[in-house]
Amino acid sequence: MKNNPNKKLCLVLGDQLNLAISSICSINKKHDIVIMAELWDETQYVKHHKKKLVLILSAMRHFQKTLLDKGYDVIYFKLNDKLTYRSFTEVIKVCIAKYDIEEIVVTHPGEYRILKEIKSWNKSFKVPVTILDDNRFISTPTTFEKWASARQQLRMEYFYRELRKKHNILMKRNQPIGGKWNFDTENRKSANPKLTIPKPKKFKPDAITTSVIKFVNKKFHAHFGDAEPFNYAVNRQQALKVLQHFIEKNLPDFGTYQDAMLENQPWMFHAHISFYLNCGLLLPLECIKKAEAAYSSGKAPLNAVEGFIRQILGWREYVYGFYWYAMPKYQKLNFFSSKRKSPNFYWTAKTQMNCLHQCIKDTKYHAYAHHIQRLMVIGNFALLTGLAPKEVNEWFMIVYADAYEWVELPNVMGMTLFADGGMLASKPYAAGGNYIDKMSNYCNTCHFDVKQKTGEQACPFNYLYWDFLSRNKNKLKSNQRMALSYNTWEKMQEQQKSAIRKCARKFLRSEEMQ
Ligand code: FAD
Ligand code: DLZ
Ligand code: SF4
Repeated sequence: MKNNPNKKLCLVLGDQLNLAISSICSINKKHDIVIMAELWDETQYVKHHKKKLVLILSAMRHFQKTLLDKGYDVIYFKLNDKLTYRSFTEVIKVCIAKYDIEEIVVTHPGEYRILKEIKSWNKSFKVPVTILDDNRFISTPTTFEKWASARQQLRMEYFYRELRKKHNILMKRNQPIGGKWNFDTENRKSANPKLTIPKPKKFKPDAITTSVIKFVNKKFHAHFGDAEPFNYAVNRQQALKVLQHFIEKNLPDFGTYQDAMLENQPWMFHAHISFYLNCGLLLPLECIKKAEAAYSSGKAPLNAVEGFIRQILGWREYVYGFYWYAMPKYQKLNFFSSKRKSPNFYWTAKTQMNCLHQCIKDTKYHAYAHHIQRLMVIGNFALLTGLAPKEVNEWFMIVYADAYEWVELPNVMGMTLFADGGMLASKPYAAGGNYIDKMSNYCNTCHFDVKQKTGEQACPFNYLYWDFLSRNKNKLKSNQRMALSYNTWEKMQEQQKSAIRKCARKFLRSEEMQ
């Protein structure tokens, strides 16, 4: 006979590590069970960066402890050398066989493939499955769908304004504080190597993290990146300290230097909280409220606070809603029919292009690069050279510790590669070397010359940019936001155009691109 009758089985996924998550809030700890599982398939569906594996596995083990301390009954499946469970379905099956389960509850997962798996359990286990709203977000996919269905064109800005009003954030009498929604003209100053950049908050690995590092180095040694040094937060208390550190030290300069890049300064004035927001250790509204309070008490200026809130309430909520709105077809889009294989330096960082070398080196070491490094250096290069979206997506899923499909896919397919032809963004974020030179100090020590447009020493971004426009003229020329660039291209002498095309062809066939 099965023991402990009539229980709810509450599955907590590795990116839902918060006591306030909807699934945990819906159960009674006196008789229901929480199940958490370290799973082989989750570590392998892409070969995650070692630091991401350490972060998730250690944070899961710490969260199990939190649940036990709070009096929950937790069944925890641990990955180790002998025992390996593959999938959520497999561990649910084990629990159903052991206990009389009357209902399975789970918070809506962050990835389509997992939702599909969960939806099959009703039938296979003959137990009702309840999927609750994911309260790691402020909005819901249903709200987004309603908003999107009433529009011909989707743009983050308008969704963001709705959420500002609805949640009364930086608002006064239904108007945006400061009289406008956006302070970008005060933001985005270029990098200054003399800036004093606050050191990021670091935590010494405890016994749990140390044993996870050892396990990851042994079991996943072939995965990308370095597991050590590992100094990230792995529990809520530590994640809250990272947030506080950002609000006090970095937020005042966040807006001004949001797009700036400096050699050996991956962290700049960014928040470094996506790791924690995306695995549940932090919740978006608490980050927004802390930033808003810093403005109200005069500790941070409006341009910085609005800029930061826009990233979380605007971009994060927008891409989340967009993902569920556009899936599953979205995954397969390829507007430019790009099919080039990614060059090897995406894994090794060994390239003469200093900007790419720096950004990929940072990525390998920290499983982190900030937004402009991802978008305007690594992503821009993938766009200009026509790398296949499937491969680029896989790379971005692997290399960052904050990568989950709901956020990675819209950022890569939509914002970076324009593979959706403009569903998410109004134009491709394509740029030549000038942009990188303006926003960073990477060009100062580069093998290539950012001022030269063609020739052996010319910065590859320069001719690749024009070649990209030329190759894709039929697809882009009707886009009003590209008109200025196409005007310049049309006015160029035929000789110049042909030199550009020749340089691009040569580069795309070169060793660098193998
Ligand atoms: P900050 O710059 O300090 O911003 C604060 C917070 O705002 C972030 O923590 C994040 O939660 C949110 N945010 C900012 N920009 C975005 C955005 N474009 N989309 C969604 N949320 C945003 N972000 C991820 O969380 N996971 C990813 O896998 C991911 N992949 C990306 C791939 C590409 C090609 C690009 C261009 C961007 C990607 N982003 C991704 C968005 C952004 O780069 C990261 O959220 C940010 O760099 C995280 O660092 P931070 O916490 O220091 O962010
Ligand atoms: C990313 C990740 C990894 C590496 N490992 C696990 C795991 O072993 N168990 C688990 O529950 N979750 C893990 N995760 C997070 C999941 O991949 C994530 O919950 C889904 O992708 C849904 O967003
Ligand atoms: Fe990058 Fe070109 Fe600058 Fe070199 S010169 S760092 S390749 S933008």
